[in-house]
Amino acid sequence: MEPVGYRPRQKKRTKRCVVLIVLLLIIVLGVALGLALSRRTETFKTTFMDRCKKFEGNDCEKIWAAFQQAYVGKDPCKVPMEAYDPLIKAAPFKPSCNRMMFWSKTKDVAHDFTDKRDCFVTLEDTLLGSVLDGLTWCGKEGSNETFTSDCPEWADCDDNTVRSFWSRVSAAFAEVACGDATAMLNGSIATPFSQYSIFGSIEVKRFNSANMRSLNVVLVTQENNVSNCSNASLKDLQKELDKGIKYNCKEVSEAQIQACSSNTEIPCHACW
Ligand code: N1C
Repeated sequence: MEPVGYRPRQKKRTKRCVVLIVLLLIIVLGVALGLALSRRTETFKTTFMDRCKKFEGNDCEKIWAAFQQAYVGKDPCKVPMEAYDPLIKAAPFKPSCNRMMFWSKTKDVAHDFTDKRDCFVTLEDTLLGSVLDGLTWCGKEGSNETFTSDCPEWADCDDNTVRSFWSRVSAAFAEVACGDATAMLNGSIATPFSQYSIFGSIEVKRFNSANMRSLNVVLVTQENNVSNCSNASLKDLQKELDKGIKYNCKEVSEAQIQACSSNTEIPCHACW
């Protein structure tokens, strides 16, 4: 015979069991999520450190710490470019006179060229440009993590983590430009020089005639070309330039640039 009150007690026990299992599940999920998040920061940091170590004579841990302080724990839309000032201090730019190359809307051609030929230096060939090239990162209020997804897009807000980084490092790179500098611009678009690009809004404004002799525009053209060196936007570029910096423009086909990339017998100065 079943004792009186048996069923309700068993029900209570089952209920307790369910509550315990749910609690356990929540804890396990929480720990797993925490681990996944910290691994995310770890993977990002590993990429940063591996790339940084390729440049000798730098304290990469110190550079990482200066980098993180710019955005960790902050709203990713409220990171002004000045937040990266300590980073620039930790890894200052050294000028490479006559070899500096700027670009706008020509990233692939420009890098294809500089990767194969050792005549020009782009921002991505420097420590700071190379460690963060192609990466996305941001922080969150109340967290000490580095996130690599769900970060604001380039156009979502002006002061976003990634955009402010490129603005700040581009400013520092352009400030040290000296001698004859080169800019690869895109002749396949209607406005090869855009005042809204980083090149137009940040770099050109920082070129200083005390250090820089000339800006040589290489307008990369294709068969069905849209713009040439007399393009109106290039007139704007000349107006923006510090007086005393000479301006030159040359239309060069992408095919010619590619041919020169792969033929090291052609001296760089003869590529265009
Ligand atoms: O806005 P842009 O070009 O004119 O910026 C290019 C200009 C170059 O001269 C570089 O010195 O600014 C510097 N720069 C980079 O080096 C860089 N590497 C990667 C600016 N942006 C850079 N990126 C990414 O390219 C960045 O995340 C952003 O999305 C683009 C800007 O390219 P753009 O509009 O062709």
